[in-house]
Amino acid sequence: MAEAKRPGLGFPQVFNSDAELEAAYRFFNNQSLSFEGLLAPHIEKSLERCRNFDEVLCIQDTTTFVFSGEREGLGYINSNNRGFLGHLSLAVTRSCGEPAIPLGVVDARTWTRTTPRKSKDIPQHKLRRSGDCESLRWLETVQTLEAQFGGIASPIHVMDREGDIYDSISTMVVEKWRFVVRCKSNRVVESEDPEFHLLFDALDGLSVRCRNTISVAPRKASSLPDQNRTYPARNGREAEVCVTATTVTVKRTRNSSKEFPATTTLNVVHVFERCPPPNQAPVEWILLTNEPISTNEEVHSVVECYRQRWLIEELNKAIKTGCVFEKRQLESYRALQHVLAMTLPIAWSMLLLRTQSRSNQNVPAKTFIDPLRLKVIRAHAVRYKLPETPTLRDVAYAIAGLGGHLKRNGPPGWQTLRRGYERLLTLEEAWEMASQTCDQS
Ligand SMILES: [Mn+2]
Repeated sequence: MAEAKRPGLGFPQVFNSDAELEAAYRFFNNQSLSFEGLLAPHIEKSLERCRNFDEVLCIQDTTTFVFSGEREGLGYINSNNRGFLGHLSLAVTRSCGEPAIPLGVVDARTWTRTTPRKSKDIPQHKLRRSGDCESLRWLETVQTLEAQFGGIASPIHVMDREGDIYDSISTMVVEKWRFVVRCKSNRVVESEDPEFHLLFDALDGLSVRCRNTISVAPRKASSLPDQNRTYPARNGREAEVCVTATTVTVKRTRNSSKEFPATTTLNVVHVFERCPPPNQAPVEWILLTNEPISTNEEVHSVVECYRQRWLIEELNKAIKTGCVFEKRQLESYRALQHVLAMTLPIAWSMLLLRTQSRSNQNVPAKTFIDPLRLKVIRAHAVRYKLPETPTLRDVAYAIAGLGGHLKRNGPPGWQTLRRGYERLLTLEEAWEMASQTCDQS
């Protein structure tokens, strides 16, 4: 499919005639296509890449896709916007000290909301019984991933506060599925001391195990008041944090059902900033994990796992800014899902190139980029020539160069990468066509 390969172009620009455009619409509305089916080859390749490592991080997160105008089958995002939700899992390397390398999307699911708000007042177990419980997605994803990985590489599941659900945490502890999840709410813990019975009390007065520098990304104020309370606007900065750790036994929450264990013992790693700049909220992460915390190195490496979570936010940017997914003109949820399935591999590839263009690691390109693509880049990249054995950074710059990137402007952004990628795909197509013509003559 020509379009799906072009990250940023609208359909009418890609297809030369009305007939081709018609064909594309027919293709994406085709009843025999499925989201899972279209994404399966990419997931398979991602798992293959994971095979090269003993352990990988599987970062999951939910994002919203908003579309304008009337389209069939879309749901509520909030009272003003329509669209659908996507829960994505990205596998990345677990590299201590070095930036992680994105290995690909390993799971993706989408759904729509029939009401503007999540029904917060209904207890989770009632929703669960009715099969209408959105929070199930975290554990279901872990179960799918564990089955998929089946010994390929040991996955460590990384989730933000939304993933802090007793059902999931206790199940992962029982099954010995590895995880680092940011804690959302204070929990009741087992304790002999009548004075302290809450998780956050257990964090008081622990000795500092290590220190770390954490980059805090800038955040704009949101238009949704709810979002502003949980995620207030802030400036970007480097935060010096202290890290402590302890082990607690938490009790099952009221929202959870009796099928889950009454208590769960887990490790808690507390990351906090002692001296934030004036008027800035201090950084504080309370991380729940079943990774070991005996040595300071182990404690440090739990923090490192969580620090890589920003990569899934970057994947969302690759989908929305890099591939302009929300500008797609297709008229139904079903067709948009199909386009998303074909967008994810491209978004991953752009994320890989963008992160590697900013890294000093020398990752050989041939592990990630197929030989034909390297050949085409070598033949056409004029601005940045590929060396004999190119690294991913060389490839990123070569592709950005095809999109008009100038080195003095710093590492390439989403827009130049998109332009370069589009050029590359056109060149690849021409190359394939030429070689077919040669074969025939
Ligand atoms: Mn989230």
